[in-house]
Amino acid sequence: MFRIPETHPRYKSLMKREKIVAGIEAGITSKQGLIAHGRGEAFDYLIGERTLPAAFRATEAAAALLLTAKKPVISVNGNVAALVPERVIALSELLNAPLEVNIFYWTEARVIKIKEHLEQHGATNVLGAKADARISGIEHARARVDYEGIYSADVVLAPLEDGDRCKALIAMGKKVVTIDLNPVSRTSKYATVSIVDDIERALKNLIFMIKEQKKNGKGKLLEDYDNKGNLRAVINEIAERLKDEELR
Ligand code: PTJ
Repeated sequence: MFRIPETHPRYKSLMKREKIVAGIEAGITSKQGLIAHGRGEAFDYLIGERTLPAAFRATEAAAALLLTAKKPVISVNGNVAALVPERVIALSELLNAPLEVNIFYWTEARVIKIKEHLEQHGATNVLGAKADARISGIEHARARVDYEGIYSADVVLAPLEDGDRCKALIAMGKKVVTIDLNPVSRTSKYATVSIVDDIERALKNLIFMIKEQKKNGKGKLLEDYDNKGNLRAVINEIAERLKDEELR
């Protein structure tokens, strides 16, 4: 990894780039993952590289939804595996939910490498290698899922997802939680709860909130959670921030 001094004003952001590059070199992340990451960075710049109040509210709703799920599953792609292996594993343990490797730019070698990478970080329940079921209505490789995993889950956490599959999972009657820095992506619009935040920050908050809700015996899903209303709030918060931005 390229050494970035901690004093650099953009240290955190540059370190994320290094993780993505290392992911590509290790055969975990797709090359296209670099482009997707760049798109995320651009939105994060507009957001101000911090969690917006509306994103906190979405994360609280996501925590409640995941806690009350009967069979939650966490979908992991090449970017997620490179950026936050420890955090998805911690979440999987907290929720007693399997991780499922599910990638868009599918190769068997990359599925195996991601699985091994997660196991090296301590994961014990990683699905995705079987791919013995298909989600109907999508033609690409993300349709390939494990019957015991995403196929039969009631709630799927699918960060950095693509819109088609999010829509197809909802059509199957599942609830989908997504994490996506783009508040107007198709995924953000289709999901049950969309957290418009960077994956590292969002998972840190989600883990904290799940622990809190477990402690306080909460975790009741707000049945009337309004995802589109939350996305509108996110867009307003971004717009307000940009209006206040001082151009020196
Ligand atoms: O490993 P694979 O083959 O499954 O490929 C993974 C990527 C991410 C390359 C693939 O799913 C893809 O092409 O995704 P998209 O359609 O570009 O969507 C990725 C979304 O994630 C975009 O809306 C980005 O803004 C968003 N995003 C990127 N980086 C982050 C992010 N959201 C949260 N945190 C990030 N760090």
